[in-house]
Amino acid sequence: MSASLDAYWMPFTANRQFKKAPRLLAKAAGMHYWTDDGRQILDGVAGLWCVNAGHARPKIVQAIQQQAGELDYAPPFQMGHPKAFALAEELVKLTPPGLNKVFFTNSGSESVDTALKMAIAYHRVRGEGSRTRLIGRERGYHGVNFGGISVGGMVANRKMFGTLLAGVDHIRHTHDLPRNAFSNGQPPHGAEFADDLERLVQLHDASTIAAVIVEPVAGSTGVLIPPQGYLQRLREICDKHGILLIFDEVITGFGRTGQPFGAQTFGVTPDIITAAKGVTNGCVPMGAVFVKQQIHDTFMTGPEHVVEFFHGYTYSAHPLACAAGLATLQTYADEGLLTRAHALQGYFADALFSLKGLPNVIDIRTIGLVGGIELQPLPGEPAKRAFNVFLDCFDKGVLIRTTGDTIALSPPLIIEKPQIDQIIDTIAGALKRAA
Ligand code: PXG
Ligand code: PLP
Repeated sequence: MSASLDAYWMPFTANRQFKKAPRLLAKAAGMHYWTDDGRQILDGVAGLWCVNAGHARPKIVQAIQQQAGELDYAPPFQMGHPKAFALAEELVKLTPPGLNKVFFTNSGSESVDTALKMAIAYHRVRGEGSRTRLIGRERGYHGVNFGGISVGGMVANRKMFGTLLAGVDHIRHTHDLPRNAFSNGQPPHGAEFADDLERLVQLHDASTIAAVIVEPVAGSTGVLIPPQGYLQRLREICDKHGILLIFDEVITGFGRTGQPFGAQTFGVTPDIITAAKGVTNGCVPMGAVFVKQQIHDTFMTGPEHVVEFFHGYTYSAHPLACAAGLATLQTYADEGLLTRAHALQGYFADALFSLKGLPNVIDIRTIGLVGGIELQPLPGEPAKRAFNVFLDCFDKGVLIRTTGDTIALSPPLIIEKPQIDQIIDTIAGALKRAA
């Protein structure tokens, strides 16, 4: 089958460039993809930060196949199906203490918009309806829906789309190359960047602020790891002012940083966690919003026959997604994958740091099985040098991801050491050729 490439308007893609030289994936298994012309490609990015257990894992494949024949769809409003409850119960065993309620969505973007709506409604239900402001962070990525781009801080994702949500403000980002370049793990400098939230409290007054949303590790914007003490300080300031703290763990969820959630790796418990991607190993779209019991319970007042939260999606807790999710969690548990990044992070970091000193490498950042390699941009052509490295690596059989001039790595958590070496050697070759 060879369809014309014409009709499909591709997401976050340079469509015209792509269609002149398409990169098509036809098959996947374990750590690898195969292109439509049969080349084997090592997956250095878990698809798009989501295939944490590797591709086409048998238990997950079987669960989806079986579910499709047994119960294809069930309406999620005023109805339920057993696997939705089973998955919820299994998921909240992995979350930090207290976050034991889960609301299902179909993507990270939907999880974010759900969490923001929950935060505003929560304050209103408990009688503080003036708390409507949402605070994001510069360089944050929270998906592409209007709520997410409003609290997000990536200029290209915002500037074309008008005035966005009203009443949103941003704290500053934590990227600080002069002080923190080539830190391994959490950078030493920058806990004080959290104090920027105090500035916004002074400006707007705490009584107007509902929530702050940050990624524990910012992924899309180029792998920014929280400075030591930063998340703790953010938590303290939120507590002091009655502001909800939302961690967007769409990337950091499900083992990426060495624990099930970034909250556990960094020892800071937020009030709400948004997740997606790894919840089903990327096999069927699904997102999840984890909420503290007390926030959930605040909604559970009023007459019992009245809907407590006017929100939900046609495909919330879709049976195929729930089946995939249950099999995914089983696979993670069977193979110890949610803590495997912790065991491998020393080897992974050493491999990454072997790239220090190669042409145009200006920073290396890593925690768990996520890595960022920041390059000096080509003069006047931002993002092009990194993209050239991406094309070169793909040509040599390794899939990486680039954002701006940062190479991002987030391999499936089943990766073996020789595969780490292959990724790093391939990047090293490409960096030398790109010099
Ligand atoms: N929040 C975070 C922290 C994310 O990383 C989303 C929300 C949105 O999820 P959905 O499922 O709606 O895409 C994400 C998604 C990249 C890249 O290049 C990362 C994402 C999406 C697309 C590209 O790093 N993360
Ligand atoms: N638009 C229309 C006209 C609809 O009827 C619906 C859902 O019923 C939606 C959008 C929302 O779709 P979803 O629930 O899949 O997000």
